[in-house]
Amino acid sequence: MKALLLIDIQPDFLPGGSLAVPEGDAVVPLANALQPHFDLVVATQDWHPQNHKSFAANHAGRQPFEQIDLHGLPQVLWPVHCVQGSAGAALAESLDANRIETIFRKGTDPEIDSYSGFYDNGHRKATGLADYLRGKGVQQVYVAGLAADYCVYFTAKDALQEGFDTYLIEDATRPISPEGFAQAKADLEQLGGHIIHSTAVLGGH
Ligand code: VGL
Ligand code: ZN
Repeated sequence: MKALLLIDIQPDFLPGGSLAVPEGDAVVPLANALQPHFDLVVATQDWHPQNHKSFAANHAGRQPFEQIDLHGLPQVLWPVHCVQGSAGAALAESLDANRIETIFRKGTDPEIDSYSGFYDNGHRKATGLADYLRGKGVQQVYVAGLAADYCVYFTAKDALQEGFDTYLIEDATRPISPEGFAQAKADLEQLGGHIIHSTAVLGGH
C-alpha cells in the first residue's frame, strides 16, 4: 500500500500568509493531481496555540528567524503562524480534501515544536501517524507539501526511521531556504530515501 502525506498545505505557508514559503502555492495543483495515484492520502496541519514558544512574539526582545535554545533543543523563532482555528491554519481552500482520509495535527504543545508529522522535535511524543500507516498496511510513503526544508524534510526523515520506503516528491514541495533544501535532500538520500519528480507517479514524460 502506498500513502501520500500532504504536509502543512495551509494559507499561512502560501503567498500572503504570515510564514509564506516562496512559490508555496505551486505545490497545490500537484498535490491535487497526485492524490488519485495513491491507496491512502493523509494530511498534516501545523496547529499551534497562541502562546506557542516557537513564536518570536512570545519571547521578549526576540525577532523572527533568530535561533534560541528551547528546553535543550535548538529552536528557530517564527512569525506567529497556524494558530489553532485561525483562517491561516485551515487546509488551503484550493487543496482537494475529499480523498484525505484523516488529518494529523502537530505543534499543539506550547513548550515544544513539531516539524515532523510523526514526532515532536525532541522525539518525545508520537502523533500516532506511524502506527496509523502500519495499521493500513502502508509500506511506501510519499511526501509532498510545505516547507521542504522543515516539516517535509523531518517527516520524510522520520518515515525512513520508522521503516517506510520513503519518497520525497521534489517538485511538489518548496523550501524556505534553497540551501537548507539541498542539504535536506542529500541527508535523505544518505539515509536511503528516494528523491523523485512527480512524473514518476503521474506517468508521462
Ligand atoms: C513549518 C516552520 C514552522 C513547516 C512549520 O510546515 O515547514 N515551518 N512551522
Ligand atoms: Zn509551526
